[in-house]
Amino acid sequence: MTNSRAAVMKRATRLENVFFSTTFDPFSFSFCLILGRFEKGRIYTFIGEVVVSMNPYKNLNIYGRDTIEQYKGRELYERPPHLFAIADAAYKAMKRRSKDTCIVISGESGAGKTEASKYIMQYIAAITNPSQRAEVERVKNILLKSNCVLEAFGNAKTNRNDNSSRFGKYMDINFDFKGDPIGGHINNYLLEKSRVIVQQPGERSFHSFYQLLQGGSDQMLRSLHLQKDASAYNYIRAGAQLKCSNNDGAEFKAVADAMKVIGFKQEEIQTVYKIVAAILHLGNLKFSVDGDTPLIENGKVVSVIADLLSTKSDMVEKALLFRTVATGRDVIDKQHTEQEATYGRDAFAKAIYERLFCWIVTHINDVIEVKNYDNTIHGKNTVIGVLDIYGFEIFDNNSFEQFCINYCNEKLQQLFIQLVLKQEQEEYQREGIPWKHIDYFNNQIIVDLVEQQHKGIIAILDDACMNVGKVTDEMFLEALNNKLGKHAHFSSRKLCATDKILEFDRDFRIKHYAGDVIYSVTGFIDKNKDTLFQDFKRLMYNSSNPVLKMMWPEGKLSITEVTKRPLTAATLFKNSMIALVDNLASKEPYYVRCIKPNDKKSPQLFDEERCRHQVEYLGLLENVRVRRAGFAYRQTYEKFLHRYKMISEFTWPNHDLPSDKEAVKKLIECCGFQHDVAYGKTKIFIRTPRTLFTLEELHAKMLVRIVLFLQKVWRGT
Ligand code: AOV
Ligand code: MG
Repeated sequence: MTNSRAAVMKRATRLENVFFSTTFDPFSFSFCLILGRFEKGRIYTFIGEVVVSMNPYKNLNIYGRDTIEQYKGRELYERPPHLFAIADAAYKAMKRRSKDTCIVISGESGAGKTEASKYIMQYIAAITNPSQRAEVERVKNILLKSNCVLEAFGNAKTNRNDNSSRFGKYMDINFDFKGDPIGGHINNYLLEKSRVIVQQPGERSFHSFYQLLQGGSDQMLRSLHLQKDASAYNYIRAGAQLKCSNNDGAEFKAVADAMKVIGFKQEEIQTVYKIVAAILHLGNLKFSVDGDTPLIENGKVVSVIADLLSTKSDMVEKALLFRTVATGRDVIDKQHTEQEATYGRDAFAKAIYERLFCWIVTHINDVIEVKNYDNTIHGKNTVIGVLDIYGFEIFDNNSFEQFCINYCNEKLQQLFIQLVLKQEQEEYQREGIPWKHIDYFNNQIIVDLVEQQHKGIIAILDDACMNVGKVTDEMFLEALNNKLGKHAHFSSRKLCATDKILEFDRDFRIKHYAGDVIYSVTGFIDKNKDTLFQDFKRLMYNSSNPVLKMMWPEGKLSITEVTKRPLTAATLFKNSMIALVDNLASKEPYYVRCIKPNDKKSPQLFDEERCRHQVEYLGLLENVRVRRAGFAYRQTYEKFLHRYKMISEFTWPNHDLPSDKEAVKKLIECCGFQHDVAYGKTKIFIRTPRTLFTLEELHAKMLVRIVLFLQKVWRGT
């Protein structure tokens, strides 16, 4: 046995001694294990094939080339727990077994998901393309560079995280039959576009705005009619927080470089920043009223916006102050009230930013899409998906966006339960293995509360939005109360100091798997309807800038052409979440569960209460219980024999027993492992990894003997 193998066996035995001992307490075990490791700077822990990751809030020297080499091609338990181990396992499964796999990274806001997803991508990039094929290098480079661009436009400083993802991202990496990346595809989910116009105290808008102001050259800023001082722009100063821990100026240059590498043309990059600048100017537009007529006070700003968006001042002004409506055969220009004009302007600013973001994603997809199917076997390629989505979050003021984000996290928790806790236990039952069911909190009830047809919160919200006539947020809240008032996870009442039950004024509460969140109902109707007056769409479609025009294809429709009522924002999000979960469930999943050690972003602090809470709600406790009572490894009798039959004379080269199951039994008895296995209907189950290691050892030894024997035969000695 080599030294490293011996060390692995020792480690495995040590872990098993604790893990499988009779005095085992899963909670203390998982908690102390994670804590103990964290204190020694070891931020990763395995629970079965799930990696638990604790955010160190400081740079650790554990992602370099030497570490990558230590994990490359190794089996999961051979090296200490690490993200690279799980990335390698997903990669091996994809390459060896032609399986589509996915790595699902979850945890609350600031727990380290985005950082983890980047390290995973770096690892995959580092271990592939040994022959340095140019096309593969190009794809790898674009995949890596895309992060920096997407973070600039889709991330922002929040009170939970200085670099918080304000969109969900699922990236497929396509591999050819050699196991080299040949392309990819990014799906993005609901960008929190309300941040474009307003932020909570202490928060910022998207990084891109501050990066442009800090990093853009004087000449560039002049051409965009901008000044360096971010506080001059209403839209991005609402949070009274202009600085962030990252270096906006340096990031600006990195983003510009990344866009070039990805293949954005110079005019396209210019258009990107013209749009960003136009939004800043839009926020500074002032409306006033003269009698009933709204006016724009600072007309000069209108001409700047028109210039940046390659359209005409009078057209911008008209779109801001009037709305074209068709009444029967007549088309008339209806004047906005001041309130409507402000609403329209803000909706326009949010919409152009969202379009810009989606266009950037589409552009990246265009250049990394798999085009050359010759690289694949019969056009087939395999995929590793990496999911990095916004984490569960609770703010002082939670609105529609937090509702969507937290619902998304409920869906992912449900997937974890389905795949890790439920299916595992069901498999034991199906295979006839004696099994005492381990209970867990199934959050399906909360998922249903949100998404159920006709009865869920989204259905009730959509109903309210479909009503003709003026519907207010309060009316929606009342409908919620009427329909869901008795639901165990919903409440719109609170106990006041005297224990009297009061109605929440404008709030409702959901008891989420990760904690109670009170949502303010204000803005739900507007945000769900997501109305943008047609006039703005036509304005953009008629821009002489081809990139802008391309972003607004529906502006082509004339006012009299009837358009179908679009799906609401919540329903679109729900549909995309259901499709995402289906997609993940169709792949072999690997999990990274991220934990945030404290709320102060401190590398020193370990807030025990906060961590305990996360360990609990992430289901890690039940995860440990199932793993402990269950089996580390399972395989069909046929495949098991295929790998290990050379170990025993009864099975090598072929067996004459009545079935593969009998043959496996014989083999296991020969090795003396009968106490560590269970025989299911179609599969063998092995409880501890140590047994598997020993089998692997025996297998390796036999291989060496066979090779030596063949060499002898070959030489005729
Ligand atoms: P998130 O993705 O889980 O939050 P991030 O990955 O952005 O969280 O991590 C938050 C911050 O924690 C990073 O900006 C780093 O400063 C630090 N951090 C995280 N992981 C590591 C690591 N492995 N090593 C060093 N520092 C780390 V959110 O997007 O808000 O849900 O929505
Ligand atoms: Mg993130």
